[in-house]
Amino acid sequence: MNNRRTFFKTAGAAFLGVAAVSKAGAALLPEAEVRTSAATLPPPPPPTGRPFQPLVTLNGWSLPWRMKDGVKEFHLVAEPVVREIAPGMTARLWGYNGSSPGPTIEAVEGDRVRIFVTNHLPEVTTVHWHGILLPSGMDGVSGLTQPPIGVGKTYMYEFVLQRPGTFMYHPHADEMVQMAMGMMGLFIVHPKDPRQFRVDRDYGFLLNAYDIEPGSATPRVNTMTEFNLWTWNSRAFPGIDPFVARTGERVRIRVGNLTMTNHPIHMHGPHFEVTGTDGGWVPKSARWPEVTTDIGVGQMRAIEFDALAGDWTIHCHKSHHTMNAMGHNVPTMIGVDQRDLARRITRLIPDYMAMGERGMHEMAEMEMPIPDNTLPMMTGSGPFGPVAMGGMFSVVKVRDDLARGDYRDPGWYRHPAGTLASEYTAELPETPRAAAPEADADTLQIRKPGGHAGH
Ligand SMILES: [Cu+2]
Repeated sequence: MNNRRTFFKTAGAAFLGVAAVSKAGAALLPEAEVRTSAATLPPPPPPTGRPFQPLVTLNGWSLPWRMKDGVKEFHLVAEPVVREIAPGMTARLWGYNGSSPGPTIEAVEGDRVRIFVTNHLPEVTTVHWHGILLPSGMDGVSGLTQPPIGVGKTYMYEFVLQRPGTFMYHPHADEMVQMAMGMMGLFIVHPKDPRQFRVDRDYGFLLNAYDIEPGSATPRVNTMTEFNLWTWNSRAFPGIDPFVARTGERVRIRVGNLTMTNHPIHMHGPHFEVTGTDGGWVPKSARWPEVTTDIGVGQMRAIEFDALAGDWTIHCHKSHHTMNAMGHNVPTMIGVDQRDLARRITRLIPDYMAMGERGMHEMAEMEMPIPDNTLPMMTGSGPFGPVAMGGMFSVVKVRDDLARGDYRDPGWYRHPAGTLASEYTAELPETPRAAAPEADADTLQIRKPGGHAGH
């Protein structure tokens, strides 16, 4: 869904501020493009200005600009938005131009950018350009480098992009609330020479997190660490689009972390290299191969790999970050015989269901009754059954026969003959065992206490 709204023809208000936009100037503001869909929208090649290879924002889009006397003009509108986290759940968030995260801003090293920020939130805001070298007065820190942008007001930021890299934008006013509500976006500065740091596919997303009570839609904004929805660009699995590539292509994935904890991002299949950090690009001689890279709070990492055919999972390696809300306080019941207990509870609560006696996989297979507007804790299905995941989880889908620039989901991988794990039914060789006491009935009767803190 791509629609346009013009705020300034009807607003008719005076626009004040340090970089004040005058009443006459307001009529000349670039149009604020608005998009509310959560589909990945690969942007077209840049229509004006220096050439670059556009970023593909995962479940997102890039903000169009207007060239005015050699300056790239963008218009961000901070406003309440409705975001589908995954099919079956929408959240009431704050964002920019109809979406959370806001649209990706893309420009080129050496560009002068002018960014108008209009505040349609019920409180003041600012925008901080995280990681970008700029004059102190453009840094967007409320109270320190500028007055806050009042409700209904528009501010103007203007600076020259000095270094290429992966950056972010987010408020620096009532920051805890506004980031907990989803206000953030990517800011990509492409190199002046498009052959530099060239890849075939360039993806990007932000790590974010929400605390949304099951059955409700608005995040709790005073949560410090106990978030219950772990998202990429405000989407949770199975709502996160796959990363698509053709075999042999060089693929880059840029990740920024605006949650309140670190995320070890792990990819199956091809090894990758960390090629970019918060401070820019890593020289070739200083890169090292990895399969997991930990992304700290406020950090950015760009990873690159040569695509190998297959369906390769990419996810946060904290296992509770690949789950959606609920079930957090369920005690470990593995090995606990609940039959007698269930019989007694059923006399009081007829719908009671004993769970987890043989692990939690069964929960992914059954249709659990959950409140409205709530995602199942572990869900999603693949060609072989339930995937039993949620949160920060997606799939890198690499195929031999994809066209260049085709970002459509190619479906499930067709494994070549002899390359697929399968059930073995013939006689087994003798199994070596460690010389340890065997688990007996007592070992299996341990019931761990529920609840935890500080993750
Ligand atoms: Cu994580």
